[in-house]
Amino acid sequence: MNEEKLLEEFQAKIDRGEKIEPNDWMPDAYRKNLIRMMSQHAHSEIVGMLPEGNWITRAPNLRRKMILLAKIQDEAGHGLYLYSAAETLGATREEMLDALHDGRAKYSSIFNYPTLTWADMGMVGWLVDGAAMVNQVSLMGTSYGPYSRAMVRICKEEAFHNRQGYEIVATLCAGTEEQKAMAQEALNRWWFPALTMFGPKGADSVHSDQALKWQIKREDNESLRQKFINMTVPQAEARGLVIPDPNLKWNEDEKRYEYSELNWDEFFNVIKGNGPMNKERVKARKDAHDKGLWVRQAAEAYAEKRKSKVA
Ligand code: BYC
Repeated sequence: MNEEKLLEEFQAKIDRGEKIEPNDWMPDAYRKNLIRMMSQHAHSEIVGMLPEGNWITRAPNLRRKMILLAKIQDEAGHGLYLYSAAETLGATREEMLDALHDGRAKYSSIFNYPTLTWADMGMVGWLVDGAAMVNQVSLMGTSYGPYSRAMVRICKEEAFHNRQGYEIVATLCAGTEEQKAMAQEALNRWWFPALTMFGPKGADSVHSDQALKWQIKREDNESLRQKFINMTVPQAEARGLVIPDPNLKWNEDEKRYEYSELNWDEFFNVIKGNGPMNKERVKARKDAHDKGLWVRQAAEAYAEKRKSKVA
């Protein structure tokens, strides 16, 4: 069958809502775009452990510490499902990690911001996991089978992460004036960076048209951002928090909140590697990888030994 016919059948299969599985024929650009997006997603999960890891030793009590530890371990698990899912497309773990370590692969912009106070743990769970979940619920419908199935499991865990973050925020807001002020100050810092997690809009979202056609993505960046804003503003109001956007306004006709233009210069600067924490995050990942060499070598030696016993 010629390439054109294969492509036609591939598109028809997607349009019928069928999943593409690892051994099915797929265009090279579909494979490449998925490897890019899924490996970036995996990197985001493991780099995303760092800002919260910063607070494990300073959690205010044992209960908070246990919850935070469990949540961070879940993120490691998400990274592993996603690396494994990307491997089904022919990418190797080494290639993906090399690309992260030498700056060729991106990870979510949000993890290049520092976590300065305990209230930031609330904001990460409420806003960052909340935004991630809006995006990932949509990705449950992605056309690539292994990615879609990974998303189902991940979303269940993200729902818990989101609630634990909101509970931290709610507790601070019901506390002393100082605690409430700490929550508001954290919201002021995290609101706009959380909105840029959904990616750029219009022509700056260079991958969207093709990704939507192949149903790699099911909704565009701006629609998901708007969904997140509509969902989150009432949650802030319920706790007496003020969204730090003077232009935020409910538009009754369109049933959506209007909001200020985001700072895209800052966003593009951050994803180019110039955010407040970029260098530290990549260095922490590289160091962890180097320190883990003996574990990988031991696992390989054990696997070799078992193989020779079986043979
Ligand atoms: N950050 O054409 P576009 C979590 C890049 S973590 C950095 O719209 P696309 C959690 C984009 O890569 C969950 N880069 O791209 C973990 C592209 O550059 P390249 C993370 C961004 O792929 C621990 C260029 O901008 N979730 O839950 O169609 C603790 C043009 O963009 C970003 C995912 O990764 C960004 N925010 O759409 C707590 C979801 N936005 O690659 C929580 C999966 C854009 O050409 N990914 N860029 O150099 C996606 O859904 C899509 O990749 C995006 C971007 C919506 C992010």
